[in-house]
Amino acid sequence: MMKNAGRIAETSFCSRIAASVLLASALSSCLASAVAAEPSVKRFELSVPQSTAAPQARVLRVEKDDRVQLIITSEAAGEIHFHAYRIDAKVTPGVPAELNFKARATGRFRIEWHPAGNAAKKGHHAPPLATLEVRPK
Ligand SMILES: [Cu+2]
Repeated sequence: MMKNAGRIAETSFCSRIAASVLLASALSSCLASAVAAEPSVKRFELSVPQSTAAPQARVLRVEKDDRVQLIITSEAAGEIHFHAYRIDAKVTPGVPAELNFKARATGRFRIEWHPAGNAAKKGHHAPPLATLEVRPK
């Protein structure tokens, strides 16, 4: 008799947990749709190191469909290349350059710095200034 009562109590406790799990997942899917309606902007500031011998191994992490804003500053003239997305920008010393794009493709992509003078070499890959990691949602 006591064993049976115990089992019944256990069952109802479990179904209560199941109900609250369902509620939690319903809530989180509501939150997810609210986020999807208004994509978040991920802003990163990068400064080009004086010496390219010690490139920054920084990883910028975003999610697919995020709006990405990169602000690049440099003491020397050059170009920033984001080959995977076919985006580049000229950088003038002391003037922050801005790259704005939507992270539409997932994966890990190099953001390269080409000092002025080397930029003309097509197909030349400079050491990465940073890596952009776009994760699927
Ligand atoms: Cu390049």
